[in-house]
Amino acid sequence: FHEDVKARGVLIVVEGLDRAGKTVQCQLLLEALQQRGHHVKYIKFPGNTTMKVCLGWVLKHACSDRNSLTGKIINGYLQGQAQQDDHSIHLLFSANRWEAAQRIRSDLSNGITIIVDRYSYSGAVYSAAKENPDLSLEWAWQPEVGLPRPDLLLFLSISAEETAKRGGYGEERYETNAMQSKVRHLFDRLLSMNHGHDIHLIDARFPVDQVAKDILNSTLGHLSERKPLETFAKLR
Ligand code: FDM
Repeated sequence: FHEDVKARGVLIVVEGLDRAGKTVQCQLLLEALQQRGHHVKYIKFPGNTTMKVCLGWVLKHACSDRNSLTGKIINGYLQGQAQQDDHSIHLLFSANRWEAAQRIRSDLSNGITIIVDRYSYSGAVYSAAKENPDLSLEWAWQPEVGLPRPDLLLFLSISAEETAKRGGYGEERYETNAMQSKVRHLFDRLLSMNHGHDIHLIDARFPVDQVAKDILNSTLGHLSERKPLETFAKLR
């Protein structure tokens, strides 16, 4: 009796500005892949933050550790309840991912595909957008080196002006037009520096259903990948 080597799951990351539609699209992708018989999980970074959209759905599906120590501190910071040094909070966001890294690896090796709502890319660009002279994009990327690198990055592409039209920015620290424009610019810079990544730019200005179709089409081609999981390298 010869047992087949089990195929690993695929690591899919969805990134983009606030209000680009990430969480809704993660939900639709999860359902579409499940319907096709895939074993899929959803996780979101930072873990343990207050969800503004799809609250019930996220609570049901999110498997990040909602009681993690870093998650609680990050939540207080994002809600404006606590101040933090820019570097310190940056490293906590990164630690929040490292806390989950082992779990991600073991789920993938058990054949589970993981859809990740924000990841290291958000981590680097939101901190660098603060324009602290001692916190460059390169500095911000460094603690991500060694984390599992996604097989597929879906970037929901939309301008800051366009997301502002969607309105309804909440109370969170980074939800201002000035910040979002800087974030958008830095996302472009970061994605152009990450050679070797499989990045799909998805036009997020279209209606939800159209965006969901584009995302599914981009994803389906990747579900049979068998190459070993890679890790993030230094920015070049
Ligand atoms: N954010 C998110 C960061 O500043 N660093 C990070 O590492 C991550 C993952 O936190 F404004 C920011 C991005 C956003 C805020 O995200 C919370 P959600 O998606 O709105 O919960």
